[in-house]
Amino acid sequence: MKINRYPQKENWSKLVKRPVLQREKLTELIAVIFNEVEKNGDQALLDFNKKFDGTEIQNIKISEEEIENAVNQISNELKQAIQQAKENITAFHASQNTEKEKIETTKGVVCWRENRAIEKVGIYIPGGTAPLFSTVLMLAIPAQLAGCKEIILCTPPDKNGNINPAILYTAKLCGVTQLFKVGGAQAIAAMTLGTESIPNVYKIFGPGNQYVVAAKEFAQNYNVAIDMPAGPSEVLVIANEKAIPAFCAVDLLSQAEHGSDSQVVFLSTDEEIFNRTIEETEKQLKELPRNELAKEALKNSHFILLSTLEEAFEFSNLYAPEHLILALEDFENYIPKIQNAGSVFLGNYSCESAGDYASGTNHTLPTNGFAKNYSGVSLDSFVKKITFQNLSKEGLQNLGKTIEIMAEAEGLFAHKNAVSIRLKKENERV
Ligand code: HSO
Ligand code: ZN
Repeated sequence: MKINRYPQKENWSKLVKRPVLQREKLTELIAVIFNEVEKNGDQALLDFNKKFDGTEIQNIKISEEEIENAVNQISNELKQAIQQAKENITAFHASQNTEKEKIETTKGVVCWRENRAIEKVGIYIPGGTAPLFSTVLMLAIPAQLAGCKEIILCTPPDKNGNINPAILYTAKLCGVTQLFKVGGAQAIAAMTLGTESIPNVYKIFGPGNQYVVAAKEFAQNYNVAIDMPAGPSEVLVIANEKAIPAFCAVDLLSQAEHGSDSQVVFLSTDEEIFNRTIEETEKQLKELPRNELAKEALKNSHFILLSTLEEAFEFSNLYAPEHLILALEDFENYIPKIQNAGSVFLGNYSCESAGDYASGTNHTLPTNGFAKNYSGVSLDSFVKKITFQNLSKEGLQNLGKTIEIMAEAEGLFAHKNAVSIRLKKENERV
C-alpha cells in the first residue's frame, strides 16, 4: 500500500500513472499463431491447446450434450441468481435502444439513422482462477438484444478438457449460438480468420491475459473490430467523513482480488476515515481466500489523503478510473464534477459488485485511463448505425445552390453537375 498524505499537485501526475506492466514483445509470437491457425485450422487449435495448456481434446466444438450436462450441475440457487441478473441486465440494455428519428434538415431533405446488428460477434471468456460466467451475461445479453445472428464463444478447457458448467449454462441461457474449447491468442486468431469449425466474426469482445490482449490488437489488421483496449481492472473510492471504513475497504479488496495487476485508489478528505479504512483493509485482507493476489495488487495501490472533495474529483478525473465509488451521503451534488469514469457507484450501499454481477449496468469498462475517451460496452457496441437520406425534387431545389457552390470551391465538378443536371432536367420538363 502506498500511503500519501496531502501530496502536492505537482506530484499527482506520478500518482495517476498505472503500474507499468512488464509486457513481453508479443507481436512476433502472435503473428506465428495467426499463421498457424490460417494454415492448419482446427488442427492448429488442438495442437496449441496441448502445447500451451497441456490439454488433449478431440473436438473443439462443445456439444449439445455437454451443455445439457452443465445445466444439471448448476444448483437452483445459482440458476435463480443468474436469472435475476439476466433480467436486470436485459432491462437496462433494452432501454438503450433508441427509436429512429427522421429529421427534415431543409424542406424536402429528410435524414435519419437506422441500427443494424453486427451479424457475427465473438466472445472470449478467459480460463484461469475465476470462471467469469458473469462476463457471458454482460456480452451475450446485449448481443442477443441487438439482433446479432451469430454469437460465438471461445473459452479454454481445464486440464481434463472440461469447461466450467456455469459458463456453459449462462451461454445457453443468453443465446450464444456456438461454443468452442479454445483459449489464448489462438482463440482470437480462430475467430478472426475462421477455421473448419469456428466461423470468423466481425467484432471480438471480452477480457484476457496479455496474449489475448495482444491478439485482439493484432486482429484489427484483418478488419476485425474489438470492444476496447484492455488493461487490468481498477477502482477509485472517494470518501468523506460520512463514509464507512469497512465498506470502503471491502470495495477496494473486491477489485484487488481480481489479480495481482489490479489497482485500487482510495481518496479521503477525512483523516479518521482514512486511517480506519487502511486498518480495515489490512484486517479484511487476511481473511480472503485470494489474499495473495489481493496483497500483490495492494502493493501497487494508493491511499491518498486530500484536503477537499474538489481536489478529490480533480484527481479522479485525471486518473479516469474504470469504477468510481462515491462514499458520500450528498453524492448528488458531486455528479456534475465527474468527467472521466467508466461506471459510477453512488452512496454507501452501491458496492461495485452490484454492477459486476446483477444491477443491470455492463461490467466491460474502459481501464488504464481510457475512460477519458471510451465508453463501456452497451447495446451500441453490437450495432452499426447507418445513415439514410431522401431528397425530394423540392429538397434538391432548396439545397442545390449550396451544394453547387461548395463543390465548385473544392474544384469537384462532377459533384456540382450531379445537382445541375438534375435541376436542369427538371427545368426542361416544366
Ligand atoms: N470487476 C470486473 C468484472 C467482474 N467482477 C466479473 C466479478 N466478476 C471488471 O471490471
Ligand atoms: Zn469484479
